[in-house]
Amino acid sequence: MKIKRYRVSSMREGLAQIRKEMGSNAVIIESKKRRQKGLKGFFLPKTMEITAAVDTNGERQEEYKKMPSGSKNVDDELNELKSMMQIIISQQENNLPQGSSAFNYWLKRLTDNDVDRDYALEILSGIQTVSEGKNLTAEITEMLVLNRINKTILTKEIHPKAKHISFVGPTGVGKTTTLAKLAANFAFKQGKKVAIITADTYRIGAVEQLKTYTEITGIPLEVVYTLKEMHRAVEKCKEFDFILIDTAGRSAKNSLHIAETAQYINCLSEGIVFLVVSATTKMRDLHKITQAYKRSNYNSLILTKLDETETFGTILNVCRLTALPIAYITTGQNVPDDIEPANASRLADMVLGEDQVWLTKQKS
Ligand SMILES: Nc1nc2c(ncn2[C@@H]2O[C@H](COP(=O)(O)OP(=O)(O)OP(=O)(O)O)[C@@H](O)[C@H]2O)c(=O)[nH]1
Ligand SMILES: [Mg+2]
Repeated sequence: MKIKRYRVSSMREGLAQIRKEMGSNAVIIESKKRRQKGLKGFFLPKTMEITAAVDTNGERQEEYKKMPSGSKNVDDELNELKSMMQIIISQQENNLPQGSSAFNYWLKRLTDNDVDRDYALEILSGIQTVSEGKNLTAEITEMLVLNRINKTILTKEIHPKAKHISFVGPTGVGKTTTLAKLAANFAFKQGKKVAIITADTYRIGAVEQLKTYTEITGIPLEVVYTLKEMHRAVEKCKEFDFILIDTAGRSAKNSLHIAETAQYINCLSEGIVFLVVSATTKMRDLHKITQAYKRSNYNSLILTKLDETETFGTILNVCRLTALPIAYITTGQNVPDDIEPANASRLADMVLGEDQVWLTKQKS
């Protein structure tokens, strides 16, 4: 267990530092307002002293073994353990009570940000309050809520050895654009050999759209109309590091069309299958989409059009619905710039509605 005391000007600043240095599993043990020293201190704003702890179990076991018995460090550690036990006991006594004004505030805040009500209740019911006395400060509750959201949002980057990377999802969510962004990033930033195969010969103009990108970038493009051609194209591109496969967007309500798309994906050997979903998707539609596309055996998520919405509950909803990681988010139409690897703590901030600042910062 690691315990550290922070002296900061505000709880917000302290929480940011704690999260940065100790990670999202850290808990607040104590927070006090302190007057600054000397006579001048009476006229200056109070500072905050926050004590935070994090369980570092494995790492410290080895250190314990190396220490001579009875050394001061071991005693210190034991005292820390004792105080931690007290916190755990007090946590069990202090759940955020349903119906309390804090509970109602958080339920409203989460649902106002379009987090599904059931998931919001789940998040709040899991919150154990750690407080001075019995009253939780708003900042500490916020950190605990953020922590819970953070744990629900899974993220994962593409494995460097993943060869086949396919994109499935409803119409117009940004599959082709996202594929083009990733292809350009892999080819020009990471120096990988990239090829593109498109099985989207359904929509007039779909092939032309990709041809435009590939002509500019010089990335090879194969167009396939049948499963046989798909096999041939994959074989032809086998020396490439990444083969990105585009599919036709299909309505989640048309199971026949979705089954057709799935055939193209399922004939590939292992790889990443991205379900691409817009951040503007309503919860009910999300249910339908995540269910319908199971036929394509998607195993990772991309969330698009974060620039087109004011609320980001979809981030949490889609993770909770699928229990799959988000690999990338996209934030605009620009190829190849408007894409970035998903970062759980940033996404958690967005779910709580502290997003617009972040997006604006990223853009400037
Ligand atoms: N604002 C915004 N627009 C995006 C984003 N990603 C894609 N788009 C736009 O969304 C529109 C549809 O993008 P496509 O890439 O063609 O979508 P798709 O999923 O391939 O569409 P289909 O192949 O018809 O199913 C285009 O105008 C894109 O420029 C994004 O992150 N933000
Ligand atoms: Mg497309």
